[in-house]
Amino acid sequence: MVAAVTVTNLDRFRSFCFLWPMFRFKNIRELTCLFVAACVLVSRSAADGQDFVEDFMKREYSLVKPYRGLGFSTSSQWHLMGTAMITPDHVRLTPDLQSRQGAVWSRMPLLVRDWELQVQFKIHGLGKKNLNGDGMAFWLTKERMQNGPVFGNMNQFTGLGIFVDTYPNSEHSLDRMFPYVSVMLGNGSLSYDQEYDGRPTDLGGCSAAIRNSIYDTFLLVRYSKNRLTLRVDVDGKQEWKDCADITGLRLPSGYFFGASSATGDLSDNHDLISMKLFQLTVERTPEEEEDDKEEVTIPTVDNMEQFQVEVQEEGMSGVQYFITIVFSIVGLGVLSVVALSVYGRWKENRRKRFY
Ligand SMILES: [Ca+2]
Repeated sequence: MVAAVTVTNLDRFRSFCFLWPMFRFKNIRELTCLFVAACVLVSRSAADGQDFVEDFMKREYSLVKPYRGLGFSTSSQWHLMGTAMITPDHVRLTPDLQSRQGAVWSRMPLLVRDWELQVQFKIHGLGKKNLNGDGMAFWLTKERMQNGPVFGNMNQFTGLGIFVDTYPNSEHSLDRMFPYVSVMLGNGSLSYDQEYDGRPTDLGGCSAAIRNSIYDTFLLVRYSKNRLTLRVDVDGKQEWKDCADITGLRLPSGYFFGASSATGDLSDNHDLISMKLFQLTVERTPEEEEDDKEEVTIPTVDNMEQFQVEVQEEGMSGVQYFITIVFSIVGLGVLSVVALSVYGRWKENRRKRFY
């Protein structure tokens, strides 16, 4: 994506210079072209809204075709697990078959402070909509190479989980369009609640038409200055759409990247095409530098309330509400009659005692 943006800008710049032959003064023409190039570059960083100076791909943390250095041997940079399988075009984490689990994990702990991860993947299968599952997850966690119930990885993980959930397990999820992409930060004790599609712990997310798409589908995760943003590009327009933006998020360094997937009764092909990690060069004020020196040992989010989602229990229907009211009125009436008759008798007995 970064390359694509740069190429577009260069193209704009070249066409501008090409349309400028009427200038006789070569120097002025060159100077003007330089000025325009500077404007294009400045507008690009301004549009980004953040003060990134440059970025470049870190091969040691990236998984790209032709997938060299990927396998089961101990010297591999990426390790495969379960049903994960390498083909020339992708790493298939699970095939479109029931009860499979597959994953791929980086062997290198991440020691980059500011980074951007671009993931290309493909989820496709023969099942009809909502009769497919369960989805994929991308990880940056302390643990690696574990089996478990969270999209083929362990629960109570420590670190970042980004889920592409393709099956609504909970009927309470019907207000969301699936597939649903969401972010969770695990601290080692927090549980992902599969029954509620992870809603009680999600920090943010969005719906994205990822499954059986004719377009290439991408996720972009950016982490810098304790801010994590998640964007998606799924509709073939080559532009990033905001999906989640979480501030005050602190991640320890030395965690591992991974991708995992699982199928259950329902299935899909879950294919990972690439994971590219870019190191970002970010300017910091002295205060920000000071703030960054604090050692983070466990993942945290400053403002927990920003992501506390209440799972609402099912409310009463209109008929139930009506019946409850009627029974309450009848009940109150019966109680009043009983109370009145008891009071009447007591009064009668009292009168008799006086005679
Ligand atoms: Ca689900």
